[in-house]
Amino acid sequence: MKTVYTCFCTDIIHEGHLHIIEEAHKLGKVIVGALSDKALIRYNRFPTIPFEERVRMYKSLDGVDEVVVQDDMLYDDIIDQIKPDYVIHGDNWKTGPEAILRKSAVRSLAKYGGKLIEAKYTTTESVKKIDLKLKEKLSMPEYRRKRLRQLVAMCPIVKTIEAHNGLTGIIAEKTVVETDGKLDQFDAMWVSSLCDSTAKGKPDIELVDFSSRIQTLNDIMEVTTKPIILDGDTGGLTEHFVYTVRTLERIGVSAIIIEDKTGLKKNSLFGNEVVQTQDTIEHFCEKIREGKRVQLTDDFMIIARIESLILEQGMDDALKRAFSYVEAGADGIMIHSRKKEPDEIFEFCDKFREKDNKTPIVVVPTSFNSVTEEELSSHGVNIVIYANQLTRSAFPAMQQTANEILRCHRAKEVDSKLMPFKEIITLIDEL
Ligand code: SPV
Ligand code: MG
Repeated sequence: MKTVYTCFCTDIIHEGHLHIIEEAHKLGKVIVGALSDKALIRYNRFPTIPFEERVRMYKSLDGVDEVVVQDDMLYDDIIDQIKPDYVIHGDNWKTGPEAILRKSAVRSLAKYGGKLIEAKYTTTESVKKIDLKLKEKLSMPEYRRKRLRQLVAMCPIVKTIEAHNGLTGIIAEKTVVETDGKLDQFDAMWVSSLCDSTAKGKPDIELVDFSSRIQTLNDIMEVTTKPIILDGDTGGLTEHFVYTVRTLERIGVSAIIIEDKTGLKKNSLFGNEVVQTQDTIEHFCEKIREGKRVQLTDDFMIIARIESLILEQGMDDALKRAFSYVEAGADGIMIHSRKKEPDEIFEFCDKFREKDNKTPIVVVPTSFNSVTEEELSSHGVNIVIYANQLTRSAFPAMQQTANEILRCHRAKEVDSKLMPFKEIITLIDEL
């Protein structure tokens, strides 16, 4: 009997999947590959049901003879392993990022003469509706909130990019690239105080009030599903912070990072060039403890940010604070540095990991930007935040365009550098 292989990564079975199984069943024994969470999250939608449940669901389908695990998004390993006579897939993977998956299937089948069958992709209204519903489900607070913890458990390093409005949120949500023969995308978003303030033309001194920050979060959440880490500055007064935690938790933010500074906060990239005061360990621990006390779910994370290296207080102070903050209940530690090289970050991580191998470590490599994700991960870092690069790339482009229109007294000269609006709006979903 011939064998037919198809890979599923869906949380809901619709007529399109049933059609694939029907076609496969006509050809022989049907083996369905269940794509692992780890592989799935690199190129597709985040799962809303656990892997084991997906496997059970695929197994229960009429016409499915066997379910196996596909651990890599590329088909090479699984095809080498089971050598099916046929691989069947919808014909929607010929273009776009998924074309590399198709390529991997074609290349592996060619090794022994296996055949690729491409069934017409089902695009009925009901399939579109199911797709949209799945996406909407992920944007619900209860799914989004817990996703950061899930990602930390699943990924070697959680890749986080700054977003400060709907459009940058969409870029964070939808950018998928082919890199090193695989597809990749960002895992989470950072709502930076610096970029949120800058977008409003204001300095980064906790001037943009919480209602306005919430509005930014709302704009982003409206059009995205990925988890959000909020830059909470100092967290403000402890008496206010407890209410902030409740609000963020309710709307589905995954984590707040608060920094151990007090008084008029200035951006860390200024370091000691401006007056900045570090909070006492006791007072900051109390803020963390209070935040944890009022939390209603197990999902939300309070991450403590240590400014000792920024303020040149030394490694011992940074480590002492880290252990104290974890003791007070912090769900993660962010260690920041203004140095060009990552050495002090590595030293901190290595020393911290000698005593604590589970509390997530977060870093923001703005100054030490030559460091790779792999290097950070090898020193025990769990979350990397690209904190301001979108703002810094958009600003000079907009400034140049404004200059050129003024110089030329018309817009013709700039046009070739601009994206047609027709293209921009392809990013924007219509209901
Ligand atoms: C931010 O993005 O607002 C931050 C990170 O707090 S940094 O600007 O590096 O201090
Ligand atoms: Mg900030």
